[in-house]
Amino acid sequence: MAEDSSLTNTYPAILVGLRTDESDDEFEHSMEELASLAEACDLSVRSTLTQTLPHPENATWIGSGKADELKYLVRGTGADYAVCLGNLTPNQMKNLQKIIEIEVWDRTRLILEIFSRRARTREAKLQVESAYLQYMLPRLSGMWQHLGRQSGGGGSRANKGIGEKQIELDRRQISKRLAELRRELGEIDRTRNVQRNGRLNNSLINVALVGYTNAGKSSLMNRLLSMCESSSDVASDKKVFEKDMLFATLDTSIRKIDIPGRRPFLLSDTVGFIEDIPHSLIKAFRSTLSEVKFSDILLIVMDSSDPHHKDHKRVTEEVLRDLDSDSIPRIYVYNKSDLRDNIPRPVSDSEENAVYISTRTGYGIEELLNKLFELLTHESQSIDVIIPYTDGEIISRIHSEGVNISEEYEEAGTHISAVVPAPLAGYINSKYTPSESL
Ligand SMILES: Nc1nc2c(ncn2[C@@H]2O[C@H](COP(=O)(O)OP(=O)(O)OP(=O)(O)O)[C@@H](O)[C@H]2O)c(=O)[nH]1
Ligand SMILES: [Mg+2]
Repeated sequence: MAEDSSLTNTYPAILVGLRTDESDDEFEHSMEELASLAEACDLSVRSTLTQTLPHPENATWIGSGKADELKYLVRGTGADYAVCLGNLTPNQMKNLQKIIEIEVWDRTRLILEIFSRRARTREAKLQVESAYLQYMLPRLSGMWQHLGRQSGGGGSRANKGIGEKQIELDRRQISKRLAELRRELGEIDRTRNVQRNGRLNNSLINVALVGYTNAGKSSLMNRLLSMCESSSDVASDKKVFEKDMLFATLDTSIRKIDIPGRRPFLLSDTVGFIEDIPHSLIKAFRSTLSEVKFSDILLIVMDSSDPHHKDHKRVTEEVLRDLDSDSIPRIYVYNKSDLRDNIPRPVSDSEENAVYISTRTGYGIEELLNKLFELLTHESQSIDVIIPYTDGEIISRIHSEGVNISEEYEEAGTHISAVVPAPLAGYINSKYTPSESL
């Protein structure tokens, strides 16, 4: 995963871990994840310092003795950043920064930095800026102090991103900017609603890929795209970015998946989740993630070769609850099964909709598609409505997806009753008048 540091600009950093009574079990794993996050942010880890305390120390997080030790380590390694596992209070960050004389980032700050580099679309940039400013607001005094100390020097790398621009703003300006961002994001959200209504009108099934970062969501989207008809000419511009890197995807991409012999559907690829995702980021990305809420089926993608994939599943389900999306039918997609020696079948009842796949070898993809369409059929509902003669398209769709269809031609339109997939039934019932009410 590490990129050649001679080709990319990397910045020396020290990772600092605090093992407390609470964090004990997961400590090693959390430190490994912190190292991957640092790598995703072009930091090269020069050293790691850990401290064990019953709980974080109020003033300096790791205690003043350990802070002094860290200071010498900083000098010895020439590190520019100390990246701490956990979320420090503004005060702890300020105090620690004062002692070690380099920038202190906590995990939230690191994730915000990664997001700020990856944001490509206007919406993602605004969302990240908003999350960043909310994070910075209570930390301003620390930032000013830090800026004062640095003012003679050349300025550090953090100053290149959205960080530096914002440091010069005072609290009032930040609040004003946050209000502006909310307005702009609100406008983008309204446009999205219009586009979404257009898509719902088009009435294709909406399927969303969700899951922990680096699970293979984008790779699955690309694998399905490569199975589509005209794949050779559209593949390159329709394919989404996939990479062995945390948070490769930030923007939701929606593609039509039209595989020969299968019913077409729309597939959304979304930003990945992570344990203890900063709250401001979930809030900021809520509207991007709203595609999830409007999906008919969720594909919860997991890296089954990762020993922590059960935790990843739990985190994903927690975020889904947070997004009011926990009642949407789902398929658990255990990806990267090519990396496992033997593939155990899921046992729990709640996992009846589980499938093992490999986007790399293509293993299980057909089974996944079968499950997807089975689930759609299984979740069928009756409809009995009058559809105006102008809406011929929806009638054709009922014919292609429904069973037990009967039609009569009445003055107000086609009186149609049928059993159709639940998502289509939901759409039809919300748009058309039930026949008995006429
Ligand atoms: N061995 C193996 N690697 C895979 C498989 N699927 C995806 N990968 C690799 O896993 C890495 C992450 O894949 P992505 O598709 O970018 O993952 P993602 O879930 O979209 O990640 P984020 O966008 O960061 O949330 C890439 O290096 C892929 O090549 C698989 O089935 N087997
Ligand atoms: Mg992705």
